Amino acid sequence: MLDRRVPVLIGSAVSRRSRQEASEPGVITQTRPKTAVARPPLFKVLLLNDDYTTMEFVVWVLQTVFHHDEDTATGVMLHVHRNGAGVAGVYPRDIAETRSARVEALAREHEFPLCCRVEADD
Ligand code: TYC
Repeated sequence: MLDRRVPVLIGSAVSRRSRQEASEPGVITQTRPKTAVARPPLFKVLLLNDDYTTMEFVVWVLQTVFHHDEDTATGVMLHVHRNGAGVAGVYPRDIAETRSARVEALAREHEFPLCCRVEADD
């Protein structure tokens, strides 16, 4: 666990002037954190292969939801088609879950059985 304590000046050690400045709205007294912020754990969004979802739809989903360009999206889709599963993207947990849910919602709207899994990226 990172030690988030930051040295501070206390009471009379702070001049009247700097106390005034620190409490003035709109005055920036600190521009960046003093300690490193821990990176969040990451999660893979995996696309699963099936026999019914069209290749065109999978490429469109990879472009629309994961912002891949057409060549990358086609490469990911073919990897999934040939290997059974593949990584569409890697994100913090809430973003991974949201994108997975968007993929499956779009698939159902278009009546495709396309499925995703979210798993820890370790
Ligand atoms: N296997 C599908 C087909 O031949 C294409 C496909 C690729 C489906 C990737 C799902 O995640 C998938 N039409």
